[in-house]
Amino acid sequence: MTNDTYDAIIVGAGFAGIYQVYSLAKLGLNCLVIDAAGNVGGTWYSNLYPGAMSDTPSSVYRFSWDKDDLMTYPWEEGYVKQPEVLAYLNHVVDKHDLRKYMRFNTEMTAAHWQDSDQMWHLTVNGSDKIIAKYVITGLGLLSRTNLPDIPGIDTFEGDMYHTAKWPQGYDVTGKKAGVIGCGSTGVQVITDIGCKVKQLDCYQRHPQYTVPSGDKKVTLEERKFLNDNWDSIWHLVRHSITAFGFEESKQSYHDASPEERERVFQEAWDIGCGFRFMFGTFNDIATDMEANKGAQDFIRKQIDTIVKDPKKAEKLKPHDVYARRPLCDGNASNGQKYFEQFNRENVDVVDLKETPIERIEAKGIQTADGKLHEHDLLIFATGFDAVEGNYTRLAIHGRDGMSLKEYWDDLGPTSYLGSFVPKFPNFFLISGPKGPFTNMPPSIEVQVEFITDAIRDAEKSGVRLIEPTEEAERQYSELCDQLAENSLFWKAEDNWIFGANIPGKKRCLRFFFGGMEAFLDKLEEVKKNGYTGFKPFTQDHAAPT
Ligand code: NA7
Repeated sequence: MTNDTYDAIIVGAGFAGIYQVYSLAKLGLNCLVIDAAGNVGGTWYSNLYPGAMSDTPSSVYRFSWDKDDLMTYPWEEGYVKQPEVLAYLNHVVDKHDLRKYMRFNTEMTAAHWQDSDQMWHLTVNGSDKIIAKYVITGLGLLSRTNLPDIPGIDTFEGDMYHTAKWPQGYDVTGKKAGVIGCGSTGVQVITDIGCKVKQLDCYQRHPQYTVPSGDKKVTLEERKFLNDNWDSIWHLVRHSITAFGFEESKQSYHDASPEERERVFQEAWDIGCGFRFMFGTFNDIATDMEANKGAQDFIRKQIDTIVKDPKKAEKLKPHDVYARRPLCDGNASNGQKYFEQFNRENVDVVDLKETPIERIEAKGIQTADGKLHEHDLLIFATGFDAVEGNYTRLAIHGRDGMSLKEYWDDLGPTSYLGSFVPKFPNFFLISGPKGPFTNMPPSIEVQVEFITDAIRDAEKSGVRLIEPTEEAERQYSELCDQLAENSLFWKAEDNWIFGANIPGKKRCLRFFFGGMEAFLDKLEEVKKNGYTGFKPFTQDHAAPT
Protein backbone atom coordinates (compact mmCIF):
# COMPACT_ATOMS: atom_id res chain seq x y z
CA MET A 1 0.00 0.00 0.00
CA THR A 2 2.31 2.77 -1.13
CA ASN A 3 1.04 6.09 -2.43
CA ASP A 4 -2.51 4.86 -3.01
CA THR A 5 -4.70 7.77 -4.06
CA TYR A 6 -8.36 8.17 -3.13
CA ASP A 7 -11.02 10.80 -3.41
CA ALA A 8 -11.82 10.41 0.26
CA ILE A 9 -10.18 8.78 3.23
CA ILE A 10 -12.48 8.20 6.16
CA VAL A 11 -10.73 7.60 9.45
CA GLY A 12 -12.68 5.48 11.91
CA ALA A 13 -15.19 2.69 11.32
CA GLY A 14 -17.74 3.53 14.00
CA PHE A 15 -21.19 5.06 13.53
CA ALA A 16 -19.61 8.11 11.84
CA GLY A 17 -17.30 6.31 9.43
CA ILE A 18 -19.95 3.80 8.40
CA TYR A 19 -22.52 6.42 7.43
CA GLN A 20 -19.89 8.62 5.83
CA VAL A 21 -18.58 5.91 3.51
CA TYR A 22 -22.12 4.83 2.66
CA SER A 23 -22.94 8.42 1.68
CA LEU A 24 -19.77 9.23 -0.26
CA ALA A 25 -19.71 5.91 -2.11
CA LYS A 26 -23.23 6.71 -3.28
CA LEU A 27 -21.87 9.92 -4.80
CA GLY A 28 -19.45 7.77 -6.78
CA LEU A 29 -16.35 8.82 -4.86
CA ASN A 30 -13.44 6.45 -4.55
CA CYS A 31 -13.33 5.93 -0.77
CA LEU A 32 -11.27 4.12 1.79
CA VAL A 33 -12.09 3.71 5.47
CA ILE A 34 -9.18 3.01 7.77
CA ASP A 35 -9.33 2.06 11.42
CA ALA A 36 -6.61 1.16 13.89
CA ALA A 37 -8.89 -1.51 15.36
CA GLY A 38 -9.32 -4.99 13.98
CA ASN A 39 -12.90 -4.54 12.85
CA VAL A 40 -15.97 -2.31 12.63
CA GLY A 41 -17.41 -0.61 15.72
CA GLY A 42 -15.33 2.36 16.91
CA THR A 43 -16.13 2.94 20.58
CA TRP A 44 -18.22 -0.21 20.61
CA TYR A 45 -15.31 -2.31 19.37
CA SER A 46 -13.12 -1.48 22.34
CA ASN A 47 -15.49 -0.84 25.25
CA LEU A 48 -15.93 -4.43 26.35
CA TYR A 49 -16.22 -3.72 30.07
CA PRO A 50 -18.91 -5.53 32.04
CA GLY A 51 -22.23 -3.74 31.84
CA ALA A 52 -21.31 -1.61 28.82
CA MET A 53 -24.46 -0.28 27.24
CA SER A 54 -25.77 2.80 25.53
CA ASP A 55 -27.74 5.04 27.88
CA THR A 56 -29.96 6.14 24.99
CA PRO A 57 -33.13 4.11 24.36
CA SER A 58 -32.52 1.36 21.78
CA SER A 59 -35.06 2.73 19.32
CA VAL A 60 -33.04 5.88 18.67
CA TYR A 61 -29.55 4.51 19.20
CA ARG A 62 -29.27 3.50 15.55
CA PHE A 63 -29.29 4.90 12.06
CA SER A 64 -32.47 6.51 10.80
CA TRP A 65 -31.70 6.35 7.07
CA ASP A 66 -32.57 2.71 6.37
CA LYS A 67 -36.30 2.48 6.97
CA ASP A 68 -36.45 -1.14 5.90
CA ASP A 69 -33.85 -1.95 8.54
CA LEU A 70 -35.70 0.04 11.17
CA MET A 71 -38.79 -2.03 10.46
CA THR A 72 -37.08 -5.39 10.55
CA TYR A 73 -33.87 -5.37 12.62
CA PRO A 74 -34.61 -6.95 15.98
CA TRP A 75 -33.62 -5.78 19.43
CA GLU A 76 -34.92 -7.13 22.67
CA GLU A 77 -34.44 -4.57 25.39
CA GLY A 78 -35.05 -0.91 26.03
CA TYR A 79 -31.31 -0.19 25.94
CA VAL A 80 -28.75 -1.78 23.65
CA LYS A 81 -25.79 -3.46 25.29
CA GLN A 82 -22.28 -3.36 23.81
CA PRO A 83 -22.45 -6.75 22.00
CA GLU A 84 -25.73 -5.77 20.38
CA VAL A 85 -24.46 -2.37 19.20
CA LEU A 86 -21.40 -4.08 17.74
CA ALA A 87 -23.54 -6.74 16.03
CA TYR A 88 -25.82 -4.02 14.68
CA LEU A 89 -22.95 -1.99 13.19
CA ASN A 90 -21.51 -5.12 11.58
CA HIS A 91 -24.94 -5.93 10.21
CA VAL A 92 -25.27 -2.46 8.63
CA VAL A 93 -21.82 -2.76 7.07
CA ASP A 94 -22.61 -6.16 5.60
CA LYS A 95 -26.12 -5.29 4.48
CA HIS A 96 -24.81 -2.32 2.51
CA ASP A 97 -21.66 -4.08 1.34
CA LEU A 98 -19.39 -1.47 2.92
CA ARG A 99 -16.66 -3.80 4.13
CA LYS A 100 -15.02 -3.69 0.72
CA TYR A 101 -14.07 -0.06 1.44
CA MET A 102 -12.52 -0.81 4.81
CA ARG A 103 -8.99 -1.56 5.97
CA PHE A 104 -8.52 -2.51 9.60
CA ASN A 105 -5.39 -2.55 11.77
CA THR A 106 -4.52 0.58 9.82
CA GLU A 107 -3.82 3.61 11.96
CA MET A 108 -3.48 7.11 10.59
CA THR A 109 -0.34 8.36 12.33
CA ALA A 110 0.09 11.60 10.39
CA ALA A 111 -1.72 13.71 7.82
CA HIS A 112 -0.11 16.61 5.98
CA TRP A 113 -1.81 19.08 3.67
CA GLN A 114 0.25 19.99 0.62
CA ASP A 115 -0.56 23.24 -1.11
CA SER A 116 1.43 22.17 -4.19
CA ASP A 117 -0.99 19.41 -5.19
CA GLN A 118 -3.87 20.42 -2.89
CA MET A 119 -4.04 16.93 -1.49
CA TRP A 120 -3.77 15.34 1.94
CA HIS A 121 -0.80 13.02 2.41
CA LEU A 122 -1.44 10.48 5.11
CA THR A 123 0.99 8.20 6.83
CA VAL A 124 -0.53 5.00 8.14
CA ASN A 125 1.01 2.50 10.51
CA GLY A 126 4.10 4.69 10.71
CA SER A 127 5.31 4.37 7.12
CA ASP A 128 2.76 3.59 4.40
CA LYS A 129 1.46 6.55 2.43
CA ILE A 130 -2.01 7.33 1.17
CA ILE A 131 -3.05 10.44 -0.72
CA ALA A 132 -6.55 11.85 -0.72
CA LYS A 133 -8.47 14.91 -1.75
CA TYR A 134 -10.76 14.76 1.28
CA VAL A 135 -10.09 13.44 4.77
CA ILE A 136 -13.08 12.86 7.01
CA THR A 137 -12.38 11.84 10.58
CA GLY A 138 -14.76 10.09 12.93
CA LEU A 139 -12.29 9.44 15.70
CA GLY A 140 -14.77 9.42 18.57
CA LEU A 141 -15.49 11.99 21.25
CA LEU A 142 -14.64 9.60 24.01
CA SER A 143 -11.93 7.24 22.94
CA ARG A 144 -8.53 8.46 24.15
CA THR A 145 -8.35 6.97 27.61
CA ASN A 146 -7.46 8.83 30.81
CA LEU A 147 -5.41 6.71 33.18
CA PRO A 148 -4.55 8.69 36.32
CA ASP A 149 -0.97 8.76 37.46
CA ILE A 150 -1.45 7.37 40.96
CA PRO A 151 1.79 6.74 42.90
CA GLY A 152 2.71 3.07 42.94
CA ILE A 153 0.39 2.15 40.04
CA ASP A 154 3.11 0.02 38.45
CA THR A 155 3.64 -2.03 41.59
CA PHE A 156 0.15 -3.55 41.63
CA GLU A 157 0.34 -7.33 41.34
CA GLY A 158 -3.24 -8.05 40.32
CA ASP A 159 -5.05 -7.36 37.06
CA MET A 160 -5.62 -3.75 36.13
CA TYR A 161 -7.68 -2.42 33.21
CA HIS A 162 -9.14 0.80 31.93
CA THR A 163 -12.75 0.14 30.98
CA ALA A 164 -12.13 1.07 27.34
CA LYS A 165 -9.29 -1.45 27.12
CA TRP A 166 -11.07 -4.35 28.72
CA PRO A 167 -9.83 -7.76 27.57
CA GLN A 168 -12.47 -9.78 25.76
CA GLY A 169 -13.95 -12.49 27.94
CA TYR A 170 -12.26 -11.43 31.18
CA ASP A 171 -14.24 -12.93 34.05
CA VAL A 172 -14.66 -10.93 37.27
CA THR A 173 -16.32 -13.72 39.22
CA GLY A 174 -14.93 -14.04 42.73
CA LYS A 175 -12.51 -11.11 42.37
CA LYS A 176 -11.70 -8.56 45.05
CA ALA A 177 -12.27 -5.61 42.81
CA GLY A 178 -11.76 -1.87 43.10
CA VAL A 179 -13.49 0.47 40.66
CA ILE A 180 -11.89 3.91 40.43
CA GLY A 181 -14.31 6.48 39.03
CA CYS A 182 -18.07 6.61 39.39
CA GLY A 183 -19.19 8.45 36.25
CA SER A 184 -21.36 6.94 33.48
CA THR A 185 -19.00 4.05 32.97
CA GLY A 186 -18.32 3.43 36.66
CA VAL A 187 -22.05 3.34 37.36
CA GLN A 188 -22.55 0.71 34.65
CA VAL A 189 -19.62 -1.43 35.76
CA ILE A 190 -20.57 -1.28 39.42
CA THR A 191 -24.20 -2.15 38.69
CA ASP A 192 -23.12 -5.12 36.60
CA ILE A 193 -20.41 -6.67 38.74
CA GLY A 194 -21.72 -6.04 42.27
CA CYS A 195 -23.36 -9.46 42.38
CA LYS A 196 -20.48 -11.27 40.65
CA VAL A 197 -17.38 -10.24 42.56
CA LYS A 198 -16.35 -11.29 46.04
CA GLN A 199 -15.66 -7.73 47.16
CA LEU A 200 -16.17 -4.40 45.45
CA ASP A 201 -14.81 -1.08 46.68
CA CYS A 202 -16.01 1.88 44.65
CA TYR A 203 -13.55 4.78 44.82
CA GLN A 204 -15.73 7.83 44.36
CA ARG A 205 -14.30 11.32 44.00
CA HIS A 206 -17.56 12.91 43.03
CA PRO A 207 -20.97 11.35 43.72
CA GLN A 208 -23.26 11.71 40.71
CA TYR A 209 -26.97 12.13 40.19
CA THR A 210 -27.97 8.93 38.45
CA VAL A 211 -31.51 7.78 37.81
CA PRO A 212 -32.78 4.34 36.75
CA SER A 213 -32.57 3.51 33.05
CA GLY A 214 -35.98 1.82 33.07
CA ASP A 215 -34.49 -0.94 30.96
CA LYS A 216 -36.86 -3.81 30.21
CA LYS A 217 -37.85 -6.20 27.45
CA VAL A 218 -39.47 -4.56 24.45
CA THR A 219 -42.95 -6.02 23.95
CA LEU A 220 -44.48 -6.79 20.57
CA GLU A 221 -46.93 -3.93 21.08
CA GLU A 222 -44.09 -1.47 21.75
CA ARG A 223 -42.24 -2.65 18.65
CA LYS A 224 -45.40 -2.33 16.57
CA PHE A 225 -45.84 1.21 17.87
CA LEU A 226 -42.29 2.06 16.82
CA ASN A 227 -42.76 0.51 13.40
CA ASP A 228 -45.99 2.44 12.89
CA ASN A 229 -44.37 5.72 13.92
CA TRP A 230 -40.80 5.86 12.65
CA ASP A 231 -41.32 9.03 10.66
CA SER A 232 -42.67 11.00 13.59
CA ILE A 233 -40.09 9.52 15.96
CA TRP A 234 -37.18 10.70 13.81
CA HIS A 235 -38.89 14.02 13.22
CA LEU A 236 -39.07 14.47 16.98
CA VAL A 237 -35.43 13.41 17.34
CA ARG A 238 -34.26 16.04 14.86
CA HIS A 239 -36.57 18.73 16.21
CA SER A 240 -35.69 18.47 19.87
CA ILE A 241 -32.86 19.53 22.15
CA THR A 242 -31.52 16.15 23.17
CA ALA A 243 -32.39 13.98 20.13
CA PHE A 244 -33.46 11.24 22.50
CA GLY A 245 -36.90 10.72 20.95
CA PHE A 246 -39.05 11.79 23.91
CA GLU A 247 -41.22 14.89 24.23
CA GLU A 248 -39.16 17.45 26.11
CA SER A 249 -41.00 19.42 28.74
CA LYS A 250 -42.32 22.86 27.92
CA GLN A 251 -43.38 23.51 31.50
CA SER A 252 -41.36 25.56 33.95
CA TYR A 253 -40.74 24.08 37.40
CA HIS A 254 -42.04 27.38 38.76
CA ASP A 255 -45.46 26.85 37.16
CA ALA A 256 -46.02 23.54 38.92
CA SER A 257 -47.40 23.01 42.42
CA PRO A 258 -45.26 21.06 44.92
CA GLU A 259 -47.52 18.01 44.41
CA GLU A 260 -47.23 18.22 40.65
CA ARG A 261 -43.44 18.57 40.83
CA GLU A 262 -43.27 15.44 42.93
CA ARG A 263 -45.56 13.56 40.55
CA VAL A 264 -43.58 14.63 37.47
CA PHE A 265 -40.22 13.67 39.01
CA GLN A 266 -41.59 10.34 40.23
CA GLU A 267 -43.03 9.53 36.82
CA ALA A 268 -39.71 10.32 35.13
CA TRP A 269 -37.83 8.27 37.75
CA ASP A 270 -40.15 5.31 37.12
CA ILE A 271 -39.88 5.53 33.32
CA GLY A 272 -36.11 5.98 33.54
CA CYS A 273 -33.35 7.60 31.37
CA GLY A 274 -31.03 10.37 32.55
CA PHE A 275 -31.70 12.81 29.72
CA ARG A 276 -35.46 12.30 30.12
CA PHE A 277 -35.17 13.09 33.83
CA MET A 278 -33.30 16.32 33.12
CA PHE A 279 -35.15 17.52 30.02
CA GLY A 280 -38.50 15.68 30.13
CA THR A 281 -39.61 16.83 33.58
CA PHE A 282 -39.37 20.62 33.46
CA ASN A 283 -37.83 22.92 30.88
CA ASP A 284 -35.60 24.76 33.33
CA ILE A 285 -33.76 22.05 35.28
CA ALA A 286 -30.54 22.81 33.40
CA THR A 287 -30.93 26.58 33.55
CA ASP A 288 -32.65 27.60 36.78
CA MET A 289 -31.09 26.94 40.16
CA GLU A 290 -34.36 26.51 42.03
CA ALA A 291 -35.67 24.01 39.47
CA ASN A 292 -32.31 22.27 39.55
CA LYS A 293 -32.44 22.09 43.32
CA GLY A 294 -35.89 20.50 43.08
CA ALA A 295 -34.46 17.72 40.92
CA GLN A 296 -31.44 17.34 43.21
CA ASP A 297 -33.64 17.01 46.29
CA PHE A 298 -35.81 14.40 44.62
CA ILE A 299 -32.81 12.25 43.66
CA ARG A 300 -31.22 12.60 47.11
CA LYS A 301 -34.49 11.47 48.67
CA GLN A 302 -34.50 8.39 46.44
CA ILE A 303 -30.95 7.56 47.53
CA ASP A 304 -31.97 7.87 51.19
CA THR A 305 -34.91 5.54 50.56
CA ILE A 306 -32.96 2.94 48.60
CA VAL A 307 -29.66 2.74 50.49
CA LYS A 308 -30.21 1.10 53.87
CA ASP A 309 -26.93 2.06 55.52
CA PRO A 310 -27.20 5.82 56.27
CA LYS A 311 -23.40 6.22 56.24
CA LYS A 312 -23.17 4.77 52.74
CA ALA A 313 -26.19 6.82 51.64
CA GLU A 314 -24.53 10.00 52.88
CA LYS A 315 -21.41 9.27 50.85
CA LEU A 316 -23.41 8.47 47.73
CA LYS A 317 -25.50 11.63 47.81
CA PRO A 318 -24.29 14.45 45.58
CA HIS A 319 -24.76 17.95 46.97
CA ASP A 320 -23.52 20.05 44.09
CA VAL A 321 -25.50 21.32 41.12
CA TYR A 322 -27.15 18.66 38.89
CA ALA A 323 -25.45 19.83 35.74
CA ARG A 324 -23.14 17.23 34.31
CA ARG A 325 -24.05 14.91 31.47
CA PRO A 326 -27.16 13.29 32.96
CA LEU A 327 -26.57 9.67 33.88
CA CYS A 328 -28.71 6.62 34.23
CA ASP A 329 -27.97 3.27 35.84
CA GLY A 330 -26.70 0.17 34.20
CA ASN A 331 -28.68 -3.01 34.18
CA ALA A 332 -27.65 -5.81 36.54
CA SER A 333 -28.43 -9.40 35.65
CA ASN A 334 -30.26 -9.70 38.99
CA GLY A 335 -32.40 -6.65 38.26
CA GLN A 336 -30.79 -4.48 40.96
CA LYS A 337 -30.10 -0.88 40.08
CA TYR A 338 -27.05 1.22 40.91
CA PHE A 339 -27.86 2.43 44.40
CA GLU A 340 -29.21 -1.01 45.38
CA GLN A 341 -25.73 -2.41 44.88
CA PHE A 342 -24.68 -0.61 48.04
CA ASN A 343 -27.13 -2.69 50.11
CA ARG A 344 -24.99 -5.71 49.32
CA GLU A 345 -22.51 -6.63 52.03
CA ASN A 346 -19.74 -7.09 49.49
CA VAL A 347 -20.11 -3.61 47.96
CA ASP A 348 -18.75 -0.47 49.60
CA VAL A 349 -18.12 3.11 48.63
CA VAL A 350 -14.88 4.88 49.47
CA ASP A 351 -15.35 8.64 49.61
CA LEU A 352 -12.12 10.02 48.17
CA LYS A 353 -12.82 13.50 49.50
CA GLU A 354 -12.71 12.05 53.03
CA THR A 355 -10.04 9.44 52.44
CA PRO A 356 -8.04 10.10 49.27
CA ILE A 357 -6.00 7.37 47.62
CA GLU A 358 -2.42 7.67 48.87
CA ARG A 359 -0.89 5.05 46.69
CA ILE A 360 -1.40 1.78 44.94
CA GLU A 361 0.47 -1.09 46.56
CA ALA A 362 1.20 -4.59 45.32
CA LYS A 363 -1.88 -5.93 47.07
CA GLY A 364 -4.33 -3.09 46.74
CA ILE A 365 -5.08 0.55 47.42
CA GLN A 366 -3.79 2.49 50.40
CA THR A 367 -6.09 5.34 51.45
CA ALA A 368 -5.23 8.34 53.61
CA ASP A 369 -6.82 6.79 56.72
CA GLY A 370 -4.04 4.20 56.67
CA LYS A 371 -6.28 1.39 55.43
CA LEU A 372 -5.05 -1.03 52.76
CA HIS A 373 -8.00 -2.12 50.63
CA GLU A 374 -6.98 -5.50 49.25
CA HIS A 375 -7.65 -6.11 45.58
CA ASP A 376 -6.74 -8.54 42.86
CA LEU A 377 -8.49 -6.47 40.19
CA LEU A 378 -8.45 -2.71 39.63
CA ILE A 379 -10.86 -1.19 37.14
CA PHE A 380 -10.18 2.33 35.96
CA ALA A 381 -13.48 3.92 34.97
CA THR A 382 -11.65 7.23 34.88
CA GLY A 383 -12.92 8.51 31.57
CA PHE A 384 -11.28 10.05 28.56
CA ASP A 385 -9.22 12.86 27.15
CA ALA A 386 -12.48 13.78 25.52
CA VAL A 387 -13.39 15.60 22.29
CA GLU A 388 -10.01 16.80 20.95
CA GLY A 389 -7.86 14.14 22.65
CA ASN A 390 -7.79 11.86 19.65
CA TYR A 391 -6.82 14.73 17.33
CA THR A 392 -4.11 16.44 19.32
CA ARG A 393 -2.18 13.20 19.77
CA LEU A 394 -1.84 12.84 15.98
CA ALA A 395 0.41 14.80 13.63
CA ILE A 396 -2.31 16.50 11.59
CA HIS A 397 -0.81 19.47 9.75
CA GLY A 398 -2.78 21.91 7.63
CA ARG A 399 -1.69 24.99 5.72
CA ASP A 400 1.83 26.33 6.47
CA GLY A 401 2.59 23.12 8.31
CA MET A 402 0.53 24.18 11.32
CA SER A 403 -0.71 21.27 13.41
CA LEU A 404 -4.25 21.03 14.69
CA LYS A 405 -2.78 20.93 18.18
CA GLU A 406 -0.93 24.20 17.60
CA TYR A 407 -4.02 25.75 16.07
CA TRP A 408 -6.05 24.87 19.15
CA ASP A 409 -3.31 25.79 21.66
CA ASP A 410 -4.38 29.43 21.66
CA LEU A 411 -8.06 29.26 20.79
CA GLY A 412 -8.94 26.10 22.61
CA PRO A 413 -10.53 23.28 20.66
CA THR A 414 -12.93 24.88 18.24
CA SER A 415 -14.34 24.55 14.76
CA TYR A 416 -16.95 25.93 12.40
CA LEU A 417 -20.19 23.93 12.78
CA GLY A 418 -18.45 21.17 14.74
CA SER A 419 -16.71 19.85 11.63
CA PHE A 420 -14.56 22.42 9.81
CA VAL A 421 -11.33 24.17 10.81
CA PRO A 422 -9.70 27.13 9.03
CA LYS A 423 -6.28 26.28 7.56
CA PHE A 424 -7.33 22.64 7.23
CA PRO A 425 -8.96 22.59 3.79
CA ASN A 426 -10.95 19.50 2.80
CA PHE A 427 -10.42 18.10 6.30
CA PHE A 428 -13.58 17.35 8.23
CA LEU A 429 -14.29 16.24 11.77
CA ILE A 430 -17.43 14.33 12.59
CA SER A 431 -18.18 15.26 16.20
CA GLY A 432 -15.31 17.67 16.45
CA PRO A 433 -15.22 20.42 19.10
CA LYS A 434 -18.43 22.48 19.33
CA GLY A 435 -20.62 19.80 17.82
CA PRO A 436 -24.07 19.27 19.33
CA PHE A 437 -24.43 17.93 22.88
CA THR A 438 -27.08 15.30 22.12
CA ASN A 439 -27.71 11.65 21.50
CA MET A 440 -24.77 10.70 19.29
CA PRO A 441 -26.09 8.74 16.28
CA PRO A 442 -28.52 11.50 15.16
CA SER A 443 -25.85 14.12 15.73
CA ILE A 444 -23.44 12.09 13.60
CA GLU A 445 -26.09 11.72 10.90
CA VAL A 446 -26.72 15.43 10.49
CA GLN A 447 -23.00 16.17 10.39
CA VAL A 448 -22.32 13.43 7.84
CA GLU A 449 -25.20 14.69 5.70
CA PHE A 450 -23.87 18.25 5.75
CA ILE A 451 -20.31 17.14 4.91
CA THR A 452 -21.63 14.93 2.10
CA ASP A 453 -23.74 17.75 0.65
CA ALA A 454 -20.80 20.14 0.83
CA ILE A 455 -18.57 17.67 -1.01
CA ARG A 456 -21.28 16.93 -3.58
CA ASP A 457 -21.88 20.63 -4.23
CA ALA A 458 -18.17 21.38 -4.42
CA GLU A 459 -17.60 18.53 -6.86
CA LYS A 460 -20.53 19.61 -9.02
CA SER A 461 -19.42 23.21 -9.25
CA GLY A 462 -15.74 22.50 -9.70
CA VAL A 463 -14.81 23.96 -6.33
CA ARG A 464 -11.57 22.47 -5.18
CA LEU A 465 -11.41 23.40 -1.52
CA ILE A 466 -13.89 23.43 1.32
CA GLU A 467 -12.49 25.60 4.10
CA PRO A 468 -14.16 27.93 6.58
CA THR A 469 -13.02 31.46 7.27
CA GLU A 470 -11.50 32.32 10.63
CA GLU A 471 -14.21 34.92 11.05
CA ALA A 472 -16.97 32.32 10.60
CA GLU A 473 -15.32 30.07 13.13
CA ARG A 474 -15.01 32.94 15.59
CA GLN A 475 -18.67 33.89 15.19
CA TYR A 476 -19.78 30.29 15.54
CA SER A 477 -17.73 29.97 18.74
CA GLU A 478 -19.41 33.10 20.06
CA LEU A 479 -22.79 31.60 19.19
CA CYS A 480 -21.87 28.45 21.14
CA ASP A 481 -20.89 30.60 24.14
CA GLN A 482 -24.14 32.58 23.94
CA LEU A 483 -26.23 29.43 23.72
CA ALA A 484 -24.54 28.04 26.82
CA GLU A 485 -24.63 31.33 28.72
CA ASN A 486 -27.64 30.45 30.84
CA SER A 487 -26.71 26.82 31.34
CA LEU A 488 -26.01 25.63 34.86
CA PHE A 489 -23.45 23.26 33.37
CA TRP A 490 -20.91 26.09 33.86
CA LYS A 491 -21.37 25.68 37.60
CA ALA A 492 -20.20 22.07 37.42
CA GLU A 493 -17.46 22.73 34.96
CA ASP A 494 -14.88 20.42 36.54
CA ASN A 495 -15.58 17.64 34.08
CA TRP A 496 -14.78 16.46 30.57
CA ILE A 497 -17.39 18.65 28.85
CA PHE A 498 -15.14 21.63 29.65
CA GLY A 499 -11.86 19.74 29.40
CA ALA A 500 -11.32 19.99 33.14
CA ASN A 501 -10.78 16.28 33.83
CA ILE A 502 -7.28 16.24 32.33
CA PRO A 503 -4.50 18.41 33.76
CA GLY A 504 -3.19 20.93 31.23
CA LYS A 505 -6.22 20.95 28.95
CA LYS A 506 -7.73 24.32 28.19
CA ARG A 507 -10.91 24.89 30.18
CA CYS A 508 -13.60 25.93 27.77
CA LEU A 509 -16.90 24.87 26.33
CA ARG A 510 -16.53 22.00 23.89
CA PHE A 511 -20.11 21.70 22.63
CA PHE A 512 -22.98 23.44 20.87
CA PHE A 513 -25.56 23.62 23.67
CA GLY A 514 -28.43 24.93 21.53
CA GLY A 515 -29.85 21.46 20.93
CA MET A 516 -30.34 19.35 17.84
CA GLU A 517 -33.07 21.41 16.21
CA ALA A 518 -31.11 24.67 16.49
CA PHE A 519 -27.97 22.96 15.19
CA LEU A 520 -29.84 21.57 12.22
CA ASP A 521 -31.39 24.99 11.55
CA LYS A 522 -27.92 26.50 11.56
CA LEU A 523 -26.62 23.92 9.08
CA GLU A 524 -29.60 24.45 6.80
CA GLU A 525 -29.23 28.24 6.91
CA VAL A 526 -25.55 27.94 5.96
CA LYS A 527 -26.32 25.62 3.06
CA LYS A 528 -29.33 27.57 1.81
CA ASN A 529 -27.25 30.74 1.64
CA GLY A 530 -24.54 29.14 -0.49
CA TYR A 531 -22.28 27.82 2.27
CA THR A 532 -21.86 31.02 4.22
CA GLY A 533 -18.75 31.07 6.34
CA PHE A 534 -16.75 29.03 3.87
CA LYS A 535 -14.09 30.79 1.84
CA PRO A 536 -15.67 32.11 -1.31
CA PHE A 537 -15.00 30.01 -4.33
CA THR A 538 -12.34 32.38 -5.62
CA GLN A 539 -9.42 31.83 -7.95
CA ASP A 540 -7.08 30.33 -5.39
CA HIS A 541 -9.80 27.93 -4.37
CA ALA A 542 -10.52 26.73 -7.88
CA ALA A 543 -9.05 23.50 -9.19
CA PRO A 544 -5.43 23.85 -10.30
CA THR A 545 -5.12 23.94 -14.08
P1 NA7 B 1 -16.34 10.44 33.13
O1 NA7 B 1 -17.73 10.89 33.03
O2 NA7 B 1 -15.25 11.41 32.82
O3 NA7 B 1 -16.14 9.86 34.60
C1 NA7 B 1 -14.88 9.50 35.07
C2 NA7 B 1 -14.95 9.31 36.54
O4 NA7 B 1 -13.66 8.98 37.00
C3 NA7 B 1 -15.41 10.53 37.29
O5 NA7 B 1 -16.29 10.13 38.29
C4 NA7 B 1 -14.10 11.07 37.87
O6 NA7 B 1 -14.26 11.73 39.09
C5 NA7 B 1 -13.34 9.80 38.10
N1 NA7 B 1 -11.91 9.99 38.16
C6 NA7 B 1 -11.09 10.48 37.20
N2 NA7 B 1 -9.82 10.50 37.65
C7 NA7 B 1 -9.86 10.01 38.91
C8 NA7 B 1 -8.87 9.81 39.89
N3 NA7 B 1 -7.60 10.10 39.65
N4 NA7 B 1 -9.26 9.30 41.07
C9 NA7 B 1 -10.54 9.02 41.30
N5 NA7 B 1 -11.53 9.20 40.42
C10 NA7 B 1 -11.18 9.70 39.23
O7 NA7 B 1 -16.05 9.17 32.20
P2 NA7 B 1 -17.01 7.96 31.90
O8 NA7 B 1 -16.21 6.95 31.17
O9 NA7 B 1 -17.71 7.54 33.11
O10 NA7 B 1 -18.10 8.58 30.97
C11 NA7 B 1 -17.71 9.34 29.84
C12 NA7 B 1 -18.85 9.43 28.89
O11 NA7 B 1 -18.93 8.17 28.21
C13 NA7 B 1 -20.20 9.63 29.43
O12 NA7 B 1 -20.57 10.90 29.72
C14 NA7 B 1 -21.05 9.03 28.34
O13 NA7 B 1 -21.19 9.95 27.30
C15 NA7 B 1 -20.27 7.88 27.87
P3 NA7 B 1 -14.77 13.26 39.14
O14 NA7 B 1 -16.25 13.15 38.88
O15 NA7 B 1 -14.05 13.97 38.05
O16 NA7 B 1 -14.46 13.75 40.47
